[in-house]
Amino acid sequence: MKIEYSKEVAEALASGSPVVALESTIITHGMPYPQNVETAREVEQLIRDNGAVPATIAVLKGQLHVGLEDAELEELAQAKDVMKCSRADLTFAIAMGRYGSTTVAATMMAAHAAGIRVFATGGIGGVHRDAEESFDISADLDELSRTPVCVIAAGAKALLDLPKTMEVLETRGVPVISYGVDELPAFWSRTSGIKAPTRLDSAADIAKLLKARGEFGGHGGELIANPVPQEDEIPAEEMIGFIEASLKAAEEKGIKAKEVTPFILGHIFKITKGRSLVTNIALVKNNARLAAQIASEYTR
Ligand code: PSU
Ligand code: MN
Repeated sequence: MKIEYSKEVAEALASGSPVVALESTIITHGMPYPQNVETAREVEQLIRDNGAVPATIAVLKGQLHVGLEDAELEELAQAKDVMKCSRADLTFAIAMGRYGSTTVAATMMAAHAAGIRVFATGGIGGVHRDAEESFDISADLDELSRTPVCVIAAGAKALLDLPKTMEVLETRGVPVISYGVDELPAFWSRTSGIKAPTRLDSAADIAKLLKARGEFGGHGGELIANPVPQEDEIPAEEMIGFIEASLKAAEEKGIKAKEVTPFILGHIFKITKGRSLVTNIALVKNNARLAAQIASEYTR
């Protein structure tokens, strides 16, 4: 598969400099315009400020890009009819000449194909609360078990069933490491009531773990669960009500499958009067910063 690299990503990969992959579903389906493209630009700059090169991944008119030039980022953010691509959809968008944004799963696939080891996002997908009925389990979890890319996220989105999500990750052999805290963060909130299986306190230690994993065979990725900064969080007690109201609205409207996550993020945005977006932006930036530090340590 032919990959088109941005100029800075091509140079960084050729010289072995640190690169951080970024997903694009958060741009097309996770945030409204123009905050989506503004955030994407600021996240990219933060990665540069922390010593790495950002590689935003997306499909533009059938071409897979690893690293977007600024005009391409704008083109994606404004494009209509963008496919939300998980593992199952990525090649469809490429073959049919479509616009496609990449979820965590598809971003991991493309990052690995490009030789990128570290990836920052907001929150991964996981096991939905009604999974025993709907069987809705994000392909992100399977991708983590098979593709050696380290994902830095603020945990799994709290609209999911977090205990079940953790169980699936454990079964699939995915290391989950909380950063600087004992508890698993819950996206908008720092706490979930669930103890993380392991904890690390520095980017250098995380890089050490990635190297050890590579030496052991290189199967599968890792989830680094990085809590949103205290000043930006929406406390878990407050979040519960917003999440439950949004899940109820999704059920009443019959929202299913790929639409569930974008619908709920949008609904929470509405009922929190934009506060959830402020938190979402803060946590993505926080993850980008840590990812750049890990990538720098990893290539040292
Ligand atoms: N993080 C965010 N906003 C998002 C997502 C993550 O802050 O919109 C996206 C990611 O791309 C993730 C996807 O892979 O939601 C999960 O979708 P699903 O539950 O349909 O697998
Ligand atoms: Mn799903």
